[in-house]
Amino acid sequence: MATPVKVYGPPLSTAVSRVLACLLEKDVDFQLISINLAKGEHKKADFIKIQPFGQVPAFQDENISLFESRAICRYICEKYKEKGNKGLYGTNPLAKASIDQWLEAEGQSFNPPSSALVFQLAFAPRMKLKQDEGLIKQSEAKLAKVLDVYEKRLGETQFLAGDEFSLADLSHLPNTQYLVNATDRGELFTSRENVGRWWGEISSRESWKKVVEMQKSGKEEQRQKLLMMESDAKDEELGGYNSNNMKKARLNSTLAALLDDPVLADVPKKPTLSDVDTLISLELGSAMRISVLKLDGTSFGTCPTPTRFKVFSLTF
Ligand SMILES: N[C@@H](CCC(=O)N[C@@H](CS)C(=O)NCC(=O)O)C(=O)O
Repeated sequence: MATPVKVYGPPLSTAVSRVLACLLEKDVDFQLISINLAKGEHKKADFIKIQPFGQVPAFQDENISLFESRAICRYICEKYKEKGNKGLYGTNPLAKASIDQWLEAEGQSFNPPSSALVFQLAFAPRMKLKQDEGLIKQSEAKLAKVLDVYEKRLGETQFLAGDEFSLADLSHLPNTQYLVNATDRGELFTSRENVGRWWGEISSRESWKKVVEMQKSGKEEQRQKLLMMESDAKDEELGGYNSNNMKKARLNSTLAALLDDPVLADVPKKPTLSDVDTLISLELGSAMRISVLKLDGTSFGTCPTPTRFKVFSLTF
Protein backbone atom coordinates (compact mmCIF):
# COMPACT_ATOMS: atom_id res chain seq x y z
CA MET A 1 0.00 0.00 0.00
CA ALA A 2 1.32 3.47 -0.89
CA THR A 3 2.47 5.64 2.01
CA PRO A 4 -0.06 8.40 2.62
CA VAL A 5 1.05 11.89 1.63
CA LYS A 6 1.52 14.34 4.51
CA VAL A 7 -0.19 17.68 4.91
CA TYR A 8 1.09 19.98 7.65
CA GLY A 9 -1.27 22.54 9.14
CA PRO A 10 -4.77 23.03 10.57
CA PRO A 11 -7.89 22.47 8.40
CA LEU A 12 -9.19 25.89 9.47
CA SER A 13 -6.46 27.51 7.40
CA THR A 14 -7.87 28.46 4.00
CA ALA A 15 -4.70 27.32 2.22
CA VAL A 16 -4.62 23.99 4.09
CA SER A 17 -8.31 23.38 3.40
CA ARG A 18 -7.71 23.93 -0.33
CA VAL A 19 -5.19 21.07 -0.34
CA LEU A 20 -7.46 18.83 1.75
CA ALA A 21 -10.38 19.37 -0.63
CA CYS A 22 -8.13 18.42 -3.55
CA LEU A 23 -6.88 15.25 -1.82
CA LEU A 24 -10.46 14.22 -1.03
CA GLU A 25 -11.60 14.87 -4.61
CA LYS A 26 -8.68 12.77 -5.85
CA ASP A 27 -9.26 10.07 -3.26
CA VAL A 28 -5.60 10.19 -2.22
CA ASP A 29 -4.77 8.93 1.28
CA PHE A 30 -3.24 11.57 3.48
CA GLN A 31 -1.98 12.09 6.96
CA LEU A 32 -2.76 15.45 8.52
CA ILE A 33 0.09 16.62 10.71
CA SER A 34 -0.82 19.14 13.30
CA ILE A 35 1.23 22.31 13.43
CA ASN A 36 0.67 24.35 16.54
CA LEU A 37 0.62 27.89 15.26
CA ALA A 38 0.07 29.26 18.74
CA LYS A 39 3.41 27.80 19.73
CA GLY A 40 4.98 29.13 16.55
CA GLU A 41 5.80 25.65 15.27
CA HIS A 42 5.49 26.98 11.71
CA LYS A 43 8.47 29.25 12.37
CA LYS A 44 10.74 26.53 13.77
CA ALA A 45 13.86 25.45 11.85
CA ASP A 46 12.53 21.96 11.10
CA PHE A 47 9.36 23.31 9.55
CA ILE A 48 11.17 26.08 7.67
CA LYS A 49 13.12 23.33 5.92
CA ILE A 50 9.93 22.26 4.17
CA GLN A 51 8.15 25.64 4.05
CA PRO A 52 10.80 28.36 3.81
CA PHE A 53 8.24 31.16 4.37
CA GLY A 54 7.09 29.65 7.66
CA GLN A 55 3.47 29.27 6.57
CA VAL A 56 1.01 26.42 6.27
CA PRO A 57 0.42 24.22 4.40
CA ALA A 58 3.55 22.22 3.78
CA PHE A 59 3.25 18.96 1.92
CA GLN A 60 5.33 15.81 1.57
CA ASP A 61 5.00 12.86 -0.75
CA GLU A 62 7.67 10.18 -0.20
CA ASN A 63 10.93 12.12 -0.46
CA ILE A 64 9.65 15.36 -1.97
CA SER A 65 8.40 18.47 -0.16
CA LEU A 66 6.23 21.22 -1.58
CA PHE A 67 4.62 24.46 -0.43
CA GLU A 68 2.02 26.87 -1.92
CA SER A 69 -1.44 25.36 -1.84
CA ARG A 70 -2.29 25.83 -5.53
CA ALA A 71 1.01 24.29 -6.67
CA ILE A 72 0.42 21.38 -4.29
CA CYS A 73 -3.04 20.84 -5.77
CA ARG A 74 -1.67 20.79 -9.31
CA TYR A 75 0.98 18.28 -8.26
CA ILE A 76 -1.63 16.01 -6.63
CA CYS A 77 -3.74 16.05 -9.80
CA GLU A 78 -0.78 15.23 -12.04
CA LYS A 79 0.81 12.61 -9.81
CA TYR A 80 -2.47 10.87 -9.00
CA LYS A 81 -4.03 11.29 -12.46
CA GLU A 82 -5.71 7.91 -12.34
CA LYS A 83 -7.29 8.31 -8.94
CA GLY A 84 -10.59 9.83 -7.83
CA ASN A 85 -11.91 12.71 -9.94
CA LYS A 86 -9.83 12.21 -13.08
CA GLY A 87 -10.93 15.41 -14.79
CA LEU A 88 -10.20 17.73 -11.85
CA TYR A 89 -7.22 19.27 -13.64
CA GLY A 90 -8.36 18.57 -17.18
CA THR A 91 -7.51 15.78 -19.55
CA ASN A 92 -6.12 17.72 -22.54
CA PRO A 93 -3.97 20.82 -23.04
CA LEU A 94 -6.87 23.18 -23.71
CA ALA A 95 -8.89 22.00 -20.70
CA LYS A 96 -5.77 22.41 -18.52
CA ALA A 97 -5.07 25.88 -19.89
CA SER A 98 -8.64 26.91 -19.17
CA ILE A 99 -8.41 25.57 -15.61
CA ASP A 100 -5.06 27.36 -15.15
CA GLN A 101 -6.59 30.57 -16.46
CA TRP A 102 -9.36 30.51 -13.82
CA LEU A 103 -6.98 29.31 -11.13
CA GLU A 104 -4.87 32.38 -11.85
CA ALA A 105 -8.00 34.54 -11.71
CA GLU A 106 -8.68 33.09 -8.26
CA GLY A 107 -5.14 33.64 -6.99
CA GLN A 108 -4.57 37.07 -8.56
CA SER A 109 -8.02 38.72 -8.69
CA PHE A 110 -10.39 36.92 -6.31
CA ASN A 111 -8.11 36.08 -3.41
CA PRO A 112 -6.71 39.55 -2.54
CA PRO A 113 -10.06 41.33 -1.94
CA SER A 114 -11.81 38.25 -0.54
CA SER A 115 -9.14 37.48 2.06
CA ALA A 116 -9.01 41.17 3.07
CA LEU A 117 -12.79 41.09 3.60
CA VAL A 118 -12.62 37.86 5.61
CA PHE A 119 -10.14 39.47 7.95
CA GLN A 120 -11.82 42.85 8.23
CA LEU A 121 -15.38 41.57 8.55
CA ALA A 122 -15.06 38.25 10.35
CA PHE A 123 -12.06 38.84 12.59
CA ALA A 124 -11.51 42.45 13.39
CA PRO A 125 -14.84 43.13 15.20
CA ARG A 126 -14.62 39.98 17.31
CA MET A 127 -11.06 40.78 18.23
CA LYS A 128 -12.01 44.35 19.08
CA LEU A 129 -9.67 45.55 16.38
CA LYS A 130 -10.55 48.69 14.53
CA GLN A 131 -11.90 47.87 11.11
CA ASP A 132 -10.36 49.60 8.15
CA GLU A 133 -13.47 51.05 6.52
CA GLY A 134 -11.52 52.26 3.51
CA LEU A 135 -10.07 48.83 2.87
CA ILE A 136 -13.47 47.17 3.32
CA LYS A 137 -15.05 49.50 0.76
CA GLN A 138 -12.22 49.11 -1.66
CA SER A 139 -12.12 45.30 -1.33
CA GLU A 140 -15.87 44.98 -1.64
CA ALA A 141 -15.84 47.02 -4.84
CA LYS A 142 -12.95 44.98 -6.23
CA LEU A 143 -14.61 41.69 -5.33
CA ALA A 144 -17.92 42.84 -6.84
CA LYS A 145 -16.15 43.53 -10.14
CA VAL A 146 -14.54 40.09 -10.10
CA LEU A 147 -17.88 38.49 -9.34
CA ASP A 148 -19.51 40.38 -12.20
CA VAL A 149 -17.05 38.68 -14.53
CA TYR A 150 -17.83 35.33 -12.87
CA GLU A 151 -21.57 35.99 -13.20
CA LYS A 152 -21.26 36.42 -16.94
CA ARG A 153 -18.99 33.39 -17.32
CA LEU A 154 -21.22 31.19 -15.18
CA GLY A 155 -24.18 32.16 -17.37
CA GLU A 156 -22.36 30.50 -20.26
CA THR A 157 -20.84 27.45 -18.57
CA GLN A 158 -21.83 25.47 -15.50
CA PHE A 159 -18.44 25.89 -13.84
CA LEU A 160 -15.60 28.35 -14.32
CA ALA A 161 -13.45 26.34 -16.71
CA GLY A 162 -16.33 24.66 -18.54
CA ASP A 163 -19.13 22.28 -17.73
CA GLU A 164 -17.16 20.12 -15.32
CA PHE A 165 -16.20 20.95 -11.74
CA SER A 166 -12.43 21.61 -11.70
CA LEU A 167 -9.52 22.69 -9.57
CA ALA A 168 -10.38 26.26 -10.52
CA ASP A 169 -13.76 26.04 -8.76
CA LEU A 170 -12.30 24.12 -5.83
CA SER A 171 -9.73 26.82 -5.19
CA HIS A 172 -12.52 29.34 -4.47
CA LEU A 173 -14.10 27.23 -1.73
CA PRO A 174 -12.06 28.27 1.34
CA ASN A 175 -12.48 32.07 1.17
CA THR A 176 -16.05 31.90 -0.09
CA GLN A 177 -17.00 29.57 2.77
CA TYR A 178 -15.90 32.22 5.27
CA LEU A 179 -17.45 35.12 3.38
CA VAL A 180 -20.83 33.41 3.06
CA ASN A 181 -20.94 31.86 6.52
CA ALA A 182 -18.95 34.15 8.80
CA THR A 183 -19.64 37.64 7.44
CA ASP A 184 -22.72 39.62 6.41
CA ARG A 185 -21.46 39.94 2.82
CA GLY A 186 -22.68 36.55 1.61
CA GLU A 187 -25.03 38.47 -0.69
CA LEU A 188 -22.11 39.37 -2.88
CA PHE A 189 -22.42 35.75 -3.98
CA THR A 190 -26.05 34.84 -3.42
CA SER A 191 -27.52 37.96 -5.05
CA ARG A 192 -25.86 37.04 -8.34
CA GLU A 193 -27.97 34.36 -9.92
CA ASN A 194 -25.26 32.34 -11.64
CA VAL A 195 -22.65 32.84 -8.94
CA GLY A 196 -25.23 31.82 -6.30
CA ARG A 197 -26.09 28.67 -8.22
CA TRP A 198 -22.39 27.88 -8.68
CA TRP A 199 -21.65 28.40 -4.97
CA GLY A 200 -24.54 26.07 -4.06
CA GLU A 201 -23.13 23.39 -6.34
CA ILE A 202 -19.46 23.60 -5.41
CA SER A 203 -20.03 23.91 -1.68
CA SER A 204 -22.20 20.80 -1.61
CA ARG A 205 -19.51 18.51 -3.03
CA GLU A 206 -18.81 15.60 -0.69
CA SER A 207 -15.12 16.52 -0.61
CA TRP A 208 -15.82 20.03 0.66
CA LYS A 209 -18.44 18.87 3.15
CA LYS A 210 -15.78 16.60 4.65
CA VAL A 211 -13.33 19.48 4.93
CA VAL A 212 -15.97 21.56 6.73
CA GLU A 213 -16.53 18.61 9.10
CA MET A 214 -12.79 18.44 9.76
CA GLN A 215 -12.79 22.14 10.54
CA LYS A 216 -15.70 21.73 12.94
CA SER A 217 -14.25 18.70 14.70
CA GLY A 218 -10.93 20.52 15.19
CA LYS A 219 -12.83 23.26 16.97
CA GLU A 220 -14.89 20.82 19.01
CA GLU A 221 -11.82 18.83 20.07
CA GLN A 222 -10.22 21.96 21.40
CA ARG A 223 -13.40 22.98 23.22
CA GLN A 224 -13.70 19.54 24.84
CA LYS A 225 -10.11 19.64 26.10
CA LEU A 226 -10.70 22.98 27.72
CA LEU A 227 -14.00 21.91 29.22
CA MET A 228 -12.26 18.86 30.70
CA MET A 229 -9.73 21.11 32.34
CA GLU A 230 -12.56 23.12 33.81
CA SER A 231 -14.38 20.07 35.09
CA ASP A 232 -11.21 18.69 36.71
CA ALA A 233 -10.74 21.99 38.49
CA LYS A 234 -14.36 21.89 39.71
CA ASP A 235 -13.84 18.34 41.03
CA GLU A 236 -10.89 19.61 42.96
CA GLU A 237 -12.85 22.46 44.46
CA LEU A 238 -15.44 19.90 45.61
CA GLY A 239 -12.72 17.74 47.14
CA GLY A 240 -13.22 15.01 44.51
CA TYR A 241 -10.67 12.25 44.06
CA ASN A 242 -9.80 13.66 40.67
CA SER A 243 -8.03 16.59 42.25
CA ASN A 244 -4.86 17.77 40.66
CA ASN A 245 -2.95 20.81 41.82
CA MET A 246 -1.14 21.12 38.53
CA LYS A 247 -4.38 21.47 36.62
CA LYS A 248 -5.73 24.05 39.02
CA ALA A 249 -2.51 26.03 38.79
CA ARG A 250 -2.77 25.89 35.02
CA LEU A 251 -6.37 27.09 35.08
CA ASN A 252 -5.42 29.90 37.43
CA SER A 253 -2.61 31.03 35.19
CA THR A 254 -4.91 30.82 32.16
CA LEU A 255 -7.40 33.00 33.98
CA ALA A 256 -4.69 35.52 34.85
CA ALA A 257 -3.56 35.60 31.22
CA LEU A 258 -7.15 36.05 30.06
CA LEU A 259 -7.70 38.98 32.34
CA ASP A 260 -4.50 40.64 31.18
CA ASP A 261 -5.48 40.39 27.56
CA PRO A 262 -6.63 43.70 26.04
CA VAL A 263 -9.46 41.85 24.32
CA LEU A 264 -11.04 41.51 27.76
CA ALA A 265 -10.40 45.09 28.85
CA ASP A 266 -14.14 45.51 29.47
CA VAL A 267 -14.49 42.64 31.98
CA PRO A 268 -15.97 44.58 34.92
CA LYS A 269 -14.12 42.93 37.80
CA LYS A 270 -11.17 40.65 38.28
CA PRO A 271 -12.83 37.30 39.04
CA THR A 272 -11.11 34.42 40.79
CA LEU A 273 -11.40 30.87 39.55
CA SER A 274 -14.34 30.17 41.86
CA ASP A 275 -16.28 33.10 40.32
CA VAL A 276 -15.85 31.71 36.86
CA ASP A 277 -18.55 29.52 35.51
CA THR A 278 -16.90 28.45 32.28
CA LEU A 279 -13.41 29.24 31.26
CA ILE A 280 -12.49 28.91 27.65
CA SER A 281 -9.05 29.84 26.50
CA LEU A 282 -8.26 29.64 22.85
CA GLU A 283 -4.58 30.30 22.47
CA LEU A 284 -4.46 30.24 18.77
CA GLY A 285 -1.61 32.69 18.52
CA SER A 286 -1.71 33.29 14.81
CA ALA A 287 -4.50 34.62 12.68
CA MET A 288 -4.16 31.34 10.89
CA ARG A 289 -6.74 29.96 13.09
CA ILE A 290 -8.85 31.96 15.43
CA SER A 291 -11.95 30.59 17.07
CA VAL A 292 -14.04 32.34 19.64
CA LEU A 293 -16.69 30.50 21.62
CA LYS A 294 -19.57 32.58 22.89
CA LEU A 295 -21.82 32.20 25.91
CA ASP A 296 -24.75 31.01 23.80
CA GLY A 297 -22.62 28.11 22.57
CA THR A 298 -22.05 29.45 19.09
CA SER A 299 -18.57 29.96 17.78
CA PHE A 300 -16.78 31.47 14.89
CA GLY A 301 -13.35 31.14 13.37
CA THR A 302 -11.39 31.85 10.25
CA CYS A 303 -7.97 32.24 8.72
CA PRO A 304 -7.36 35.46 6.94
CA THR A 305 -3.84 36.93 7.13
CA PRO A 306 -0.38 36.18 8.34
CA THR A 307 -0.71 38.66 11.23
CA ARG A 308 -0.38 37.29 14.74
CA PHE A 309 -3.10 37.58 17.36
CA LYS A 310 -4.21 36.03 20.56
CA VAL A 311 -7.88 35.61 21.33
CA PHE A 312 -9.48 34.65 24.57
CA SER A 313 -13.06 34.26 25.53
CA LEU A 314 -14.27 34.25 29.10
CA THR A 315 -17.80 33.44 30.14
CA PHE A 316 -19.42 33.87 33.54
N1 LIG B 1 -0.03 31.42 -0.79
C1 LIG B 1 0.13 30.52 0.33
C2 LIG B 1 -0.51 31.20 1.54
C3 LIG B 1 -0.11 30.51 2.82
C4 LIG B 1 -0.64 31.29 4.01
O1 LIG B 1 -0.86 32.53 3.95
N2 LIG B 1 -0.88 30.58 5.06
C5 LIG B 1 -1.36 31.24 6.23
C6 LIG B 1 -2.60 30.48 6.72
S1 LIG B 1 -3.99 30.56 5.60
C7 LIG B 1 -0.27 31.16 7.32
O2 LIG B 1 0.49 30.21 7.38
N3 LIG B 1 -0.23 32.16 8.20
C8 LIG B 1 0.69 32.17 9.31
C9 LIG B 1 1.88 33.04 9.08
O3 LIG B 1 2.02 33.60 7.97
O4 LIG B 1 2.65 33.20 10.02
C10 LIG B 1 -0.58 29.20 0.01
O5 LIG B 1 -1.55 29.22 -0.75
O6 LIG B 1 -0.14 28.14 0.48
